[in-house]
Amino acid sequence: MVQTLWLACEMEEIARLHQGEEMTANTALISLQIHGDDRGSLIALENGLNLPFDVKRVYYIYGTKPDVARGFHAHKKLKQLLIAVSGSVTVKCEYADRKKEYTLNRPDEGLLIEGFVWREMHDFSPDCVLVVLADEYYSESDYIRDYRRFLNLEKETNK
Ligand code: T46
Repeated sequence: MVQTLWLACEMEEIARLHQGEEMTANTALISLQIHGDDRGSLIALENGLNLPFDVKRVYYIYGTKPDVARGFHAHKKLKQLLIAVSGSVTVKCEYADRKKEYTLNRPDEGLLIEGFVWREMHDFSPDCVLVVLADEYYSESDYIRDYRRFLNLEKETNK
């Protein structure tokens, strides 16, 4: 009973967060324009120009130890763009019964992950620097860290 009530509250919250938006949140690879010359390459990321959302937060993951996997959560609403500016990493994504695996290994390519996508990051190369741009400040309440809870919420949402 308590579990059902809690699930109903969560569903209400997610429905409210996505009000007016179709629940098509998913993943996409985005090419970033390189300004290159004989000195090398430069990429500029600018709100409102070549980014799919306005950026409020940037963080980066580096020095990941061998055989370590990260992530293992979804977000209720957060949109993020992941760019391996150095090295490589595999990102496994799951959304509405669809699973997709991406290898990020180019500084001119970003992986857009919108809300309600389960993500796992594996096979970090020792030199991997993964830069992440996010449309919101850090908030633990936006995380769904339990896989069963993610599946239950997803099942309810897609009824
Ligand atoms: C995601 C993937 C791609 C903060 O204090 N501020 C922040 O902005 C972030 C992102 C994390 N933290 C703290 C929270 C934890 O104590 O840093 C610690 C490690 O975070 P977490 O275990 O969530 O890291 P990952 O690599 O599993 O996941 C991160 C992001 O949290 C997540 O949003 O989508 O990278």
